[in-house]
Amino acid sequence: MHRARIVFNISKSGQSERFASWLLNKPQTAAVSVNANRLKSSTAAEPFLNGSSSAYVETMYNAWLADPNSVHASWDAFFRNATNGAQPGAAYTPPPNLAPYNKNEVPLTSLVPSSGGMPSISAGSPINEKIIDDHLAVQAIIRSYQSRGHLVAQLDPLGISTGDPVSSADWHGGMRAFANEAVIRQHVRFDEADMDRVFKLPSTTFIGEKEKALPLREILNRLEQAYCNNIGIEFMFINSLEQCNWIRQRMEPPNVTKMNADQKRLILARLTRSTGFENFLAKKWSSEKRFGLEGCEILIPAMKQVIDVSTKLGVESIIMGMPHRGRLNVLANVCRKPLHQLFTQFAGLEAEDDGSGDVKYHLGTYIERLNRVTNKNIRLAVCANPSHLEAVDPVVQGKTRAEQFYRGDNEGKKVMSILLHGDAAFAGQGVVFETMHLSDLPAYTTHGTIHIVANNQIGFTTDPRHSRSSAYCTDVARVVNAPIFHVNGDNPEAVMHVCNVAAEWRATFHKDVVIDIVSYRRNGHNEVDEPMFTQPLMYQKIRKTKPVLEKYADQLIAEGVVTAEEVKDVKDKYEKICEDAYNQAKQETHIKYKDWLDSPWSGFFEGKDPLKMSATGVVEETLVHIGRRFSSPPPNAAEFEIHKGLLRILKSRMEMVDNRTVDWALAEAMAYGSLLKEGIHVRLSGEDVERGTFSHRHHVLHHQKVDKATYCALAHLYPDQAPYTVCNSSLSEYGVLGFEVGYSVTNPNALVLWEAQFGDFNNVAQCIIDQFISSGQAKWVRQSGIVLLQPHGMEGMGPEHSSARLERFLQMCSDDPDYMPPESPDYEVRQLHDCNWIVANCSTPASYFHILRRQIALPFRKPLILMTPKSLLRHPECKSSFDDMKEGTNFKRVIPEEGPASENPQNVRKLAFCSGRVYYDLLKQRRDKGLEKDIAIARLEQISPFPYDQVKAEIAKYPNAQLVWSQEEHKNMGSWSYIEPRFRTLLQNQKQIRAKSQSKGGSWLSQLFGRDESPQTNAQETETVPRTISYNGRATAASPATGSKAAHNKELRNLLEEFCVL
Ligand SMILES: Cc1ncc(C[n+]2csc(CCOP(=O)(O)OP(=O)(O)O)c2C)c(N)n1
Ligand SMILES: [Mg+2]
Repeated sequence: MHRARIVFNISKSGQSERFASWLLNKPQTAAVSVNANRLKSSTAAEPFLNGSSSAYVETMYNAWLADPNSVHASWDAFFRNATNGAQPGAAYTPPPNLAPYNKNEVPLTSLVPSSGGMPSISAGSPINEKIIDDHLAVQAIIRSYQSRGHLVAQLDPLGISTGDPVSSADWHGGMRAFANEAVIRQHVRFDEADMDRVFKLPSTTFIGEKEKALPLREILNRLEQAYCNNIGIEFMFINSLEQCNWIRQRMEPPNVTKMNADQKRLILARLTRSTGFENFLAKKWSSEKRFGLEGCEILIPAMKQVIDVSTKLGVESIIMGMPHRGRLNVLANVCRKPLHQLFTQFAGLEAEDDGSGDVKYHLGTYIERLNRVTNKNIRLAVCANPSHLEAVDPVVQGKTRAEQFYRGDNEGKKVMSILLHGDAAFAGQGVVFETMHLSDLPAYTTHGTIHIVANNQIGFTTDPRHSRSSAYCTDVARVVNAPIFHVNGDNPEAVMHVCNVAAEWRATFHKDVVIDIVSYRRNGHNEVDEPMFTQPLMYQKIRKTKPVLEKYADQLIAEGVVTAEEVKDVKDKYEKICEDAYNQAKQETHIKYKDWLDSPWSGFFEGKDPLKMSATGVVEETLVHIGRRFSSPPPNAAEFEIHKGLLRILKSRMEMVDNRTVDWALAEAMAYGSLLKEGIHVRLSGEDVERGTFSHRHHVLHHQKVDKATYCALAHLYPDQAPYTVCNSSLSEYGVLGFEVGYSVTNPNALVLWEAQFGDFNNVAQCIIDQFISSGQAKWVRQSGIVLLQPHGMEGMGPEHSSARLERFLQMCSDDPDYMPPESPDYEVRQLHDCNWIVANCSTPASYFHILRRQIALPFRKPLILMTPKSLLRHPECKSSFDDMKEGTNFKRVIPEEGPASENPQNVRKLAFCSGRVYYDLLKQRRDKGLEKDIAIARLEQISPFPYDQVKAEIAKYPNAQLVWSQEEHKNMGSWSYIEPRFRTLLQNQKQIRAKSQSKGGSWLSQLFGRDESPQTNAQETETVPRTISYNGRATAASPATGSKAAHNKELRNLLEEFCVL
C-alpha cells in the first residue's frame, strides 16, 4: 500500500471549538448598515437566533427593510410577523415539510432530548439551529467515512503502510479508533458529552439496519467497522445513487462480514490446498522458477468464491487472464487441471505434438467441470499469455465478448471474464487503461469484468513509491466508475465478503469491479531470487509474519469451529493427493501442448482433409445480388434521408455492378457478403472503419435528420445470413487489436478483421503482433485467422502516413529463405499450413476479394497481414471484372504479365517483379516510354509464403530478361530483404536443374515445369552462371518516408526512370 501516512492526533479534550462551526456561514458583516436598524425581537425568545448569528440576522433585516423581496420568503415572513408584534417565539413559522419520510428516516423533532440542558424543540415548536448543525455534521461524518474511510483502513498484513492499529489511543469511551483527520477532517468537534446523544440517520447510510437513529458513539463505531477495518472501499466517485446505496447496503450493516461455521471450514480447506500446493512444489523442485503465491494464498479461495457466487447467479463460462504469479496454483486449484499434467511440466520432457511451446507459467487451459458448491457445470478457460504483463487483458475481453456473442448472451449473464493483475503491472501498463475503456462500448463490452489484484506491494525489486504516482495501484479503474474493494489478505473472511459483493455487483450492474487483495510476497520475485538485497526491512517483517493459513487455522480452532486434528487431517490429505499425482507424472514420457489449449475448436478439424481448400470464386448471381443491395439506399428510402454525396457514391457503385466491375470497396463488400451468405460471421473493427478512413467504405449510412438512425446494407443481404458486425473502435491499437485477436480464437467460422487507421500505427500494438499473432500458434497450438488491414503506400503523405512496416512482418515470417519446398498439387495450401502467417500486398480488388475468402476456405486458420491501398481505392485502373471473381476463379498468388510482353517473351529485356500499388506507377511509366514489349511486369499478390512455384514459371518464361525487383519503399524497408534471398534460392535451384537437363539433352524448360526433381545419377553438372535479381527502388533511409512532397516526387521519378533502363 502506498498511501499517505496518517497521523493519529485526535485530542480527547479541550476542543473549545464546536464541531459544527464550520457549517456556519459567518457573514461578512456589511460595513454599511450594521446597527443602523435593530430587529425588535428578543433573540432569546427565538431559539434559532444566537450570538453567532445575530450579525447575520441584522444583515438580513437591513436587506429586508430595503427590499422585502431581496430576502428569502421565510425571512420575509419572520420579519413581517416580528414587526407586526408577534409574541416572542412566535414570529418564526417553519416551512411545511412536504416530503414524506423515507423508510429509515425519522422526524428530527423526535430525536431532540427534552431535557438535560441541551437546546430543545418539540413538535411544532421552532427548530433549534444547533440541532440542525449537529445533524448535518453527523451526516458529513458519515459521508466522510464512506468517501475516505479507506485511507485509514487496516489493509496491510505487514502493517508497513498503515502503521500498527491504534490500540490504546482511546477516542470517546475506549472505542478502537482509526478515524482521524484524514477521514473526518474538520468535522470532529464533538466532545465526550455528545457521544450518547442520539442522531437521526440519513437515508444514505445503512449502519442502523432497522434503527432509524443511533447514539453518536455507535454511529462512529459502526462506521469504523464498515470502512476502517480490514476492508477499504472506494466507491463514492460512482455517479449513481442507486449503485452507491447498493454498496452501502452490503458493506455497512454490523456483522455483515460474519461467516457461519460451514463457510469458515470451506475457506480453511481451500486455503489449505492453496498453501499445500506451493509447499509441495517448493519441496519437490526447490530451485525451479514457479512464481509462487506465498503471501497471497488467499487468492485461490477468493477466486473460487467469485466463481461460486457467479455460477450461482447464472454464469456458465468464465474466461480468465492472469500473469505469472500463482498461475500454476490457479490451474491446479481453481481450474482443477489434473495435477500430474502440471507436474510433468517440471520434468523437462519433449513434446509429442508440433509447436515450440512455452514456459509452464504462461500456458493456457480449458476445463469443463462440475462446480461442487453450486452443483452446476461450468467451463473455465485461462488464456495463454506472454511474459508481457497485462497484454492478455484485451485478448480475454475479446474472447469473452465472442463467446457471449455466439451464445446470444447479450447481457453477459452466462459468460464472464476475470482478470488477475499484479500491483505494479496494473498501475504501470497502459493497456490496462485501454482495456478498461472498452468495458462500456457497445461492440466491445463484456458486461462487467471482475478484476482481482494480487497486491503484494512490490514489483520485482521496486517499491510502490517508485512505481506509481497514484495512491493505489487500482486507481486506473476509477475512470470507468468501477467500485474498488481493498482488502487485507490476511483476513480471509473479509476477503470472501468482498468477493461475494463483487460477484453480485457484476451480476446486478454488469459493470467492472476491482478486488485489491493487499498481501505480501514471502519469497523473492521468483524462488531463486534474494529479496533482502533490496527490501531488507520489508522482508524482516515478512519473516516474522505467520502464513495466513496458520493464522486462520488458529482463529478457527480458538473459535471452536475446527480442531487441530481436523486441520492436520485436511493438510495431510492434500499432500497425499499431490504425492500420488507426482508419482503418476513420473510415468509420463512426453508432454502434449494440446493439453494446454485454451480455445479448443471441437468439430472444426475433425473429418477435414488438412490440405484441401474450398473454392473462393462465387457465382455471378451472388455477386450481383450483394452488389445491388450494397449500392442501394435503405429500403425505406423515402423516410430515411441519407447524405447527397452518398447517393452519388451508391449510384456509381450500381453502375459498376451493371458493368460487371468492382472497385476495392465493392470487392470487399462482396467478400464479406458472400461469407455472410455462407453462415460466416464477419466482424470488422478498428478506428473509423464504418465509414473508412478514406471515406470509401460507407458500411453504415446515417439518417441526416434522425439521430442514431443508421442502416447497414451488409446486415440485410439475405434473411438467413450470418450477422455482420462493423464497429468503430476506441482510439486504441494495443487494446483493440488484442481484443480482436481474442475474438478470433473463439470461433473458427468467423472472419475477424482489424483495420489500422494507417498501417503506420500498428506498432502501437506491437506486443499483440509479436507475442500473439506471429508466434501464438507455435507457442500455444492456438490458431487464429485474424486479418490485419493496413493502409500502406508511399504517396507523399509524410513519414507517419506511408508505411505499415511491411518489412517487419516479413522479417517475422517463419519460412526458411534457403529452402524451396518441393512442388506438389497442393503447393499453395501446404505452404500456408506450414507458415506462421500470411503477408500480402494485393494490387487488384479481385485479389482482395479472394484472399479474404481464402481465410475461410482454408481447412485451418492463419493470420493474414494485408497491406491495403489508399489512392488505389479511387484509381481508375484499379478495378476488377466479375470474370476474376466468379465461380471457378481463385486467388492468384502471382499475377503474371498479360500484355504485349507476354506474347513475345523471348524478346523481353526486363522482367520486373513488384507488389502492391507501385504496379500502377510502373505500368504508366512503361506505357509513357513505349516499352510495353520490352518490359514484363509480374505482381506478387502474396509475398509470404513466397510463391516459388509461380515465380519460377514466370522467370522461366522470359529467359533473356534481366530480373529486377521494383518497390516504392526504401531499400531497407518493404519486401526487398525478404524476397532477395528467396529469389536467390530459387535461381540457384533453377541453375542446377538447367545443368542437369542439359546433360540429359532435353529442354531445361520441360524439366523446370516437371514435378520430378529426383537427381539424375548419370547427369554431369555443367557450370552455368545463375541469373540474379537486382533492386529498383528508393535508397536506404532512417525514416519511412520524406516529409517533403518535392523530395517524394523526385524519389519516385528516379525509381521509375531506373525501372526503364534496359
Ligand atoms: C511488460 C513487461 N515489462 C516488464 C516485465 C518484467 N517483469 C516481470 S514480473 C515484473 C514485476 C511485476 O510486478 P507485479 O505486477 O506487482 O507482479 P508480482 O510479480 O509482484 O506478482 C516485471 C517488471 C514484464 N514481464 N512485462
Ligand atoms: Mg507485485
